[in-house]
Formats: sequence, C-alpha cells, structure tokens
Amino acid sequence: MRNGHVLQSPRAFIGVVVALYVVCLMRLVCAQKRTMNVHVNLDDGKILNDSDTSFRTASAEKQYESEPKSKGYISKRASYEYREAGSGCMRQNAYLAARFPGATRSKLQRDWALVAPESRVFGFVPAFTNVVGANVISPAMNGAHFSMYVVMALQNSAVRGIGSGSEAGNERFIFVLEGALQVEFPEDKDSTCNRKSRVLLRQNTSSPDDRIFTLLPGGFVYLPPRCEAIMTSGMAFNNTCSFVVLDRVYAPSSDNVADLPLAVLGAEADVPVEPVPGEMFMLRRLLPQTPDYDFNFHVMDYEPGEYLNAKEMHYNQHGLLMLEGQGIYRLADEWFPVAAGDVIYMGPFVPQWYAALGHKRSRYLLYKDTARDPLRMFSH
Ligand code: UGY
Ligand code: MN
Repeated sequence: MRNGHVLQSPRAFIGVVVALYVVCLMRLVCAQKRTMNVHVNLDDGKILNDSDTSFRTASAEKQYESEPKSKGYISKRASYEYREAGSGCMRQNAYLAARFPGATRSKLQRDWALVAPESRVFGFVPAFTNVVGANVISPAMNGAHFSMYVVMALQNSAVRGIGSGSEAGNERFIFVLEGALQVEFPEDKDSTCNRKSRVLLRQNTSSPDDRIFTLLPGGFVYLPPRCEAIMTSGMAFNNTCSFVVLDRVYAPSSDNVADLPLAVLGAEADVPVEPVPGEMFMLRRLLPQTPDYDFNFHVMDYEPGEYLNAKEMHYNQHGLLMLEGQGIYRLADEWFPVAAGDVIYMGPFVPQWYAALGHKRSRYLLYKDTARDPLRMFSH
C-alpha cells in the first residue's frame, strides 16, 4: 500500500469483493426466510408463522391423492387448480400485509368496488355449515342485486350446504376453486331438480342414472329456486375445499313463474369456447343462453398483452373473480393492477376495460345478468 489506497493491493481487492458477496448472500437468505415464515389463519385472518401447526394449506398433489371415490359423475378437472384465487392468495397477502401494514388496493365507490384478498372478512354463508365465507359483493354495496361469497371449507369438518339458499325464490350458483364438492340432488317430489331430466349436464361423459355428482376445480352447479340439493365436502373427503357462491332472487322472464330453468351441472373445461367477433379473449359461457336463465357466468381467458377491445358500458351488473394471472383493470376513471384472488363489483354503466400482463394466461370468472328487458327490470 505504498500509495496509501487499499484497493491498489490485489489481495485487499479480492478480500473486499469476497466480503461484499458474503453480505449479499446473507441478505438473500434472510429475505427468503422472511417470506416463507408468514401464513394467515383462514378462521380469523390472523397472521401465523411456520411453526404454528394450526394452519396448513394442502398442496394440489395431496388433494388429489384423497379425491372422493364417488360412484356418480366426477367433473373433468380444470387444467389448473384455482388455489391462487382461493386460499393461496391469502398467504401472499399476509406477506404484503406484514411488510406494508394498512396498505390495500381495495376501494368502494358509488357504483363499483375492488375487494383485494387482504380485505376478505370471513363469516357465515346462508344455508351452509362448517364453512367460512367472505361476502365480497353484496346488496349492502350500493345497487348490487346479488350476493357473492368466496367460501373456505373448515379443515377436517364436513361441509353441508343446501341448494337455493335461505329463501325459496333464490337461485344459487357454485364454482369450485380447489378440492372437491359433492352435490346430491333430492328425491323430494316438491323439488324442482329431483329427476335426472331436470338437471342439464354440460360435460362430455355419458350421464349416470344416480343423483350424486362430484365437482373438482372448474366444476360448477346452478340451482334454480326450490332445488334443495345437498352439498358436502371436508372430512368426508379429507381435503381442503374452496368455492364461489352466488345468490340472487330469480327474475322470471314473464309473469308465468312456473317456467323455472333446469338445474345445470358441468365443468368449465368441457364448455366450448365461443367466438366473439372483434375481441381477443377466449369466452366460455357456463349456462345456457335461453330466456329462462336470468344470468350467466363467463370464463374469460387473455394471453399476456391481450385486452378488451370494447371500452364497455352496459346496463348489466358484474361480479368478477380473478382466477389466474394478472393485468390492469379500468373501472370508471381509475386503473388498478389486479391479480388472482381479486374481486370486482361493477354496477350498471360503469366504464370497464381490461388488459392482461405478466408471462402467463390470465383468466377471470364473471357474473352477468342477462336476458331480461331493462325496461321491465327498472320500471317496477
Ligand atoms: O360480457 C361482458 O360484459 C364482459 N366482456 N365484460 C367484462 O369483461 N368486463
Ligand atoms: Mn362487461
């Protein structure tokens, strides 16, 4: 060190480089440890760490080891387990919440809302037992005419759910995100779905004679008013189960209330993709487009870089759950980064637009009220 500078000696220089490398390596290891240690308890939303054994997220592989041995129809499994939209997103959000307490993208406006997963608050779900459900869209929001829940079966407990919800005039739609849900149609003669001829199967397998069906991720069921189907999961099948529930009051297409629609059961992967002229997304409509159904559920896929061509405004309401991937959602004059697990309510005529980002497909599940004359709907 004749010139008095430490880096002029090659040995000292190597020493400094090695020391810097070691410091970087240690920071990386610590950061990883921190992310891995954060979990959230789905029962009460409390953050737990890895050593706490009261919370476990079953891996997809584990769940399928314990698939139910049902004798009835088993729905075709979706190409992807929607864990990121169910229990998986809770874990990611616990990490964000731990780093940025109080921060959220969630927002309620007069006619739209974004409910990010960290804002889910779990409570009861009408006509279900042994589940916790977050009522993510509700008539308690200005103007929404439907109720939407993200539901988690409590681990090691049998879930029981009854068809058309707590009110006789309600209809109910269920979409499975992870695990398995068994649906058993009743024999009761007063039920609107007590015969095979009263259940429409939207799937490729030949339909069995019995009344018991098992829905895997991507499986769905529509239950018309007075259809008291029984849903079971949990302990019976030794797995984790999460699903979306949508309830609303059925709106008849005419004054003849007797024309109730058939129950529908199927798997999203079996529903054909429909062409939508001028648009890039792939569209599957899960329910028939006949006038007896007053709503539909769409599954919409976008490759990265694809976007909605129409800058939509329409009288219909939407309830949206991001199932996979990420993108940008425009709601009126605001723009949000969104990802799997996010829920959006869009009221009538809210300007809406979406563009997909990231490296993989993004997909959302979308409720839309359909086939009703707005003049009739809004003049009563
Ligand atoms: O059908 C629709 O209204 C749908 N394209 N809207 C949306 O994706 N926001
Ligand atoms: Mn729309």
